[in-house]
Amino acid sequence: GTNYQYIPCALQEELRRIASAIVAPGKGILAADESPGSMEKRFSPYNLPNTEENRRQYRQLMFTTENLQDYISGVILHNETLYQKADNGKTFGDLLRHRGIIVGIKVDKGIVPLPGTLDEGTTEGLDDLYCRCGKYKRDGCDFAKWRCVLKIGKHTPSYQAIMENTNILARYASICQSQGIVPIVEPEVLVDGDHDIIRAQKVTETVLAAQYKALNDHHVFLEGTLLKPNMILPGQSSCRKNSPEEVAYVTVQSFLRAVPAAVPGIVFLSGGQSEEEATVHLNAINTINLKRPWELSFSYGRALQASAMAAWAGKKENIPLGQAELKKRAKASSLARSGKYVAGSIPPFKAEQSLFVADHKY
Ligand code: 5MM
Repeated sequence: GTNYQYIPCALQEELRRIASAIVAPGKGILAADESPGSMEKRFSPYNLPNTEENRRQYRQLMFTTENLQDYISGVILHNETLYQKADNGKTFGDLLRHRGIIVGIKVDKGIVPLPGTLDEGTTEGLDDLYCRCGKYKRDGCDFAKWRCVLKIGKHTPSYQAIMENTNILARYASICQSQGIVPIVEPEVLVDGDHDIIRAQKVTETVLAAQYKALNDHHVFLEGTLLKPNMILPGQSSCRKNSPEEVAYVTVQSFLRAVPAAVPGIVFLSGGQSEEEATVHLNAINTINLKRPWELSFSYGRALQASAMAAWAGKKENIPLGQAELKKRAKASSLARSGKYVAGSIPPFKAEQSLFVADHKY
């Protein structure tokens, strides 16, 4: 509308500063905001009871890893984790901040069905969001995350799902910014399906175009946002494989078409790729011969944590081993984010375990 006023200059500066610190050279995000329900799935292969204490032990292992801040600029937490305390009595939020790591918080409340669609969904959590963001900012959080998912099928994603999910992400983003919190906008196009990479490319471009229209409609200050997208890949059950260079080319080409250059950074999710695949793809994205007006970094969950979890497996004596594995993945991701990772140079703990979870809704 014509009566719109830009957010105050001081707030613009604050948001700009946080966003660019998160995508500082060589750095990226550790997504450690799995809800208790998702932790059940992470722990069960190791017969680890999904208790609050075990979740605390696991997060403590990660957050006390030596030199993590050399590779990780920000960590995304679940509400429970933000207020849990390390053995030394500090909350995890304070512990990370004192290490120079920017604290992020997952503010969505998960995915629910979108009636009238072919099994598509939307994400809840706008209720109280304004107040929750104010409280999180006072409690030391400088950025937030909200995830929406879109599915590729014969008749999906529908127009309804695209409009709903991109609009709710834009509402969330504008609310965060009003409270001095940088929103990470995550419209994930799932890798499930037997489609080829070209279909994934077209769908991702359509979703991103709708996303930036919605952000503009909601007057979101793009310089104070980050995008957390999927890489563009052939469907998980497609028989076609594409080289890292093809994946990188198609991915960057689509972002050039759909993501404004005002956006400071794109932080990819790993989306069920193995640790090595996610690293090799990010490296190719950062070396491909195309214009790259934004920082291209990572916000990985599974691709940073799988080896650490496997090495630890819930045993106290394995904590140093788990931390060494996390540091390796963080370093590999940091190198890839700078276009300096040599394929195969930092092997995972266990040879290529699949990190794919079908219909990754949670
Ligand atoms: C780390 O997992 C995140 C939160 O999970 P919930 O669904 O339990 O809330 C998830 O949103 C994650 O940030 C993204 O899926 C990216 O993680 P991956 O593992 O795909 O890199």
